[in-house]
Amino acid sequence: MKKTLLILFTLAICFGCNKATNKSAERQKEMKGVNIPVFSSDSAYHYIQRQVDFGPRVPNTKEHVACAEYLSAKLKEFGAEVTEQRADLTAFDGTTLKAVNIIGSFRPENKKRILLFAHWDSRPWADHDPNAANRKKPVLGANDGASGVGVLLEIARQINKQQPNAGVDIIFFDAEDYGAPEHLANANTANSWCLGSQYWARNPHTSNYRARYGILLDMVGAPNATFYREQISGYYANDIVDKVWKQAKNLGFNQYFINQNGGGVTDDHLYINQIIGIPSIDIIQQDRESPHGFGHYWHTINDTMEHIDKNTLQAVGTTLLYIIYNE
Ligand code: AHN
Ligand code: ZN
Repeated sequence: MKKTLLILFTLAICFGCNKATNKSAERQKEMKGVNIPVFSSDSAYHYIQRQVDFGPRVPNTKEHVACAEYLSAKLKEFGAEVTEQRADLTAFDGTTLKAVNIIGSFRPENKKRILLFAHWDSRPWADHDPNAANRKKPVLGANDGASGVGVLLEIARQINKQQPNAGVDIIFFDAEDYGAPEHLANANTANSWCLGSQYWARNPHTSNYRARYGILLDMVGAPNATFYREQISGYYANDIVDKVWKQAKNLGFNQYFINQNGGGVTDDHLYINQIIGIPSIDIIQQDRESPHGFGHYWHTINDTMEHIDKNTLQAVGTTLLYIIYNE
């Protein structure tokens, strides 16, 4: 009898204390607001496929116009306030590009903001194709362009279901990949890349636009992609690089996010840093084995869905959601 009572008593205490710990864990979770949505790589993959299905998204083509409509409609569907920023931009060869930056803002009244961006156009010429006969053909840009946009569309879908504390702006920049082909490149053509982001940085969609920091996704879909600490990111926003690479490591994604320095890449984040002064980083696949530093299919006609891997999308998307929802 005594023994039974003792057992019951002990059980009661343990049950009670267990309950208390659970409660405090729950409260901590609430207090920190760390209820992080689950990123769906299936969904991100689908958004990449949809873009690729339009064909190459080269400025001044009907495929480009159709894809812009699709991206804008998706951001609206996910509850963002959408601005289509149109501009006639002059390419290195004098071509006037009918460009459109597509901007989706969540909680635009919130002063505390995070900027997420990717380019949505694809390159007019596969100038790195091993076969010379292909070098004037356009690039499909599954990885180079569509992958970053696909991940950000899935993030927009998650934000719509559960708003984070910070306001978020997602920008799909146009005319990133109309840069002068290498054999023509000289000092005057260095700024021929990233025309859409250069334009926005000089003409932001709201006056006095500010964000705490920016994160660019470029070529984030390849199998076993390696993201090194890109040099320009480290120069302007090393604390953000630290934060993102640490988060990725905590989540077990350190095989993708390599904690080593990579080269510097002239990419959209450069102009966001230089012109509008928002500290911004570039999550970009760098391949130390390849001669140009990117995937072997980069700027070839083989930048197709075959080089998109859901595991990589999952690593990037999950890491980003943890960063956003902890802000
Ligand atoms: C240059 O090749 C100068 N920058 C690479 C930026 C880029 C092109 N990202 C995707 N395509
Ligand atoms: Zn490119």
